[in-house]
Amino acid sequence: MDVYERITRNATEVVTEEEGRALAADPDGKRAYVGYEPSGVLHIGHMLTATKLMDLQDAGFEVTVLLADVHAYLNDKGTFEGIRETAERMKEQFLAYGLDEDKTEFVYGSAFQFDREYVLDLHALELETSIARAERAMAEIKSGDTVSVSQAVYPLMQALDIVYLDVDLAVGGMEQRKVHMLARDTLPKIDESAPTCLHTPLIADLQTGIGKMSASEGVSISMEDSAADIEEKVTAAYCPPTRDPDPTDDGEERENPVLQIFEYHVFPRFETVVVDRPDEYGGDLTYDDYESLAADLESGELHPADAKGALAAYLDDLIAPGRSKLRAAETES
Ligand code: IYR
Repeated sequence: MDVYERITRNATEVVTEEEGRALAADPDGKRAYVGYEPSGVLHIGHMLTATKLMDLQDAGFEVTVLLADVHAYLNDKGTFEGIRETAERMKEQFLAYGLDEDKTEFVYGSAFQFDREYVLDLHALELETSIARAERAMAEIKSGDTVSVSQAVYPLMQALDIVYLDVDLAVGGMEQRKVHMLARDTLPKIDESAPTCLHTPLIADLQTGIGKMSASEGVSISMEDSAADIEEKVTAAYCPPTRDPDPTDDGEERENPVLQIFEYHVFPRFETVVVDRPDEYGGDLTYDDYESLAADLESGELHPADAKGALAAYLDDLIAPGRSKLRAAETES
């Protein structure tokens, strides 16, 4: 796989492709980052961008994980002290998940976001940005129904982080897209550069395949789940025998979340996937890539129940190291 393919596999988009190709042509020492509002427990959304960070590390990038404590505070996620405690636990889980400790720098937002220079630059961005634009950027990130002033400041700080962390590539889920577009438009007014951005897909709701899976609503998978929890959730998941399910009668788009998790979480981390099947049903199936598994599900060779059984087992493998860290931290406290 060439560097550009490695960097962009399973990504929804790179803004722009040309800039992405220029980074891929000379990746050594280039810097990429993702920021996360600390919540204490890694869930499947965090895991998706973390997998992309591993691709970038393999390609030679230096990776920064921003533990965005001030952002979480501005987005009404609790007291500042409480957020700081959850951030430390999150860092351990990222490492347990597989980020390379020697190649990953963890930075707290509060370590630089209160500096006088940062705050002055923030005010400069405030002067350049309409409330309506800031509000639009937050549509898929804000908690609560209305946008508070703190949440309008939030995307401008996220934009500024790109300058202060000196990164070449900003990575995030598609819900971060509008913040990144705001950054691309606004940062050149205070700095000469605009960041290249890479966005990962959103996984559909596990039970219905409609909309996106969210840690705050519906069923999500996290490092708090036991093997039995994962099995139960995956068994109840929506998995028609196609990667392209029909829309609902109301015209709502549907995805196959079981296949999405195989594609975005399992295949990037395991070279082969084995689906255990009793001999009377044809014996084990072995897949070297996502495409052949999806094709077998579509043709009927692979039954959804067998696919789900395998998915639960591989997800458990991915989650187990972080789960142990979390449990160890709980017994200590
Ligand atoms: N908006 C992110 C958190 C975040 C991301 C980056 I990249 C930042 O520079 C700051 C905050 C979220 O929704 O979790």
